[in-house]
Amino acid sequence: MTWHRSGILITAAAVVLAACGGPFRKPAQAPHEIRLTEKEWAIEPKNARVAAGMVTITVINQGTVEHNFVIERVVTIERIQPRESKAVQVNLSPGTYQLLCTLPGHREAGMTAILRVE
Ligand SMILES: [Cu+2]
Repeated sequence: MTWHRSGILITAAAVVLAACGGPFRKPAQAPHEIRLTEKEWAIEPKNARVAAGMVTITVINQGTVEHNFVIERVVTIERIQPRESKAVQVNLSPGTYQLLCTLPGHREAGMTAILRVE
């Protein structure tokens, strides 16, 4: 019983160290912060990646019309005006997420991208 309990403690400690980027940190770890650009008609980079957990996503509208920014089934940033940037903090689980602008016609025109959460 005592042995079983300490096994659980060691596992918990390893998880905390990994989360803090301690000795188990990999050199090519995905970032906790990412900047994306929107314009007519693209979201760049087309293939982005971030680390799982709390991440900060900044979206810059470099276009000439208003856009919005959606991480499908996670979060929406409404109304990003030209030359404006907006940031959001989200807690992401590992997986692949679709990014898009949902204003009428914008997705169809090419405003989509993929976010890989590792
Ligand atoms: Cu748009």
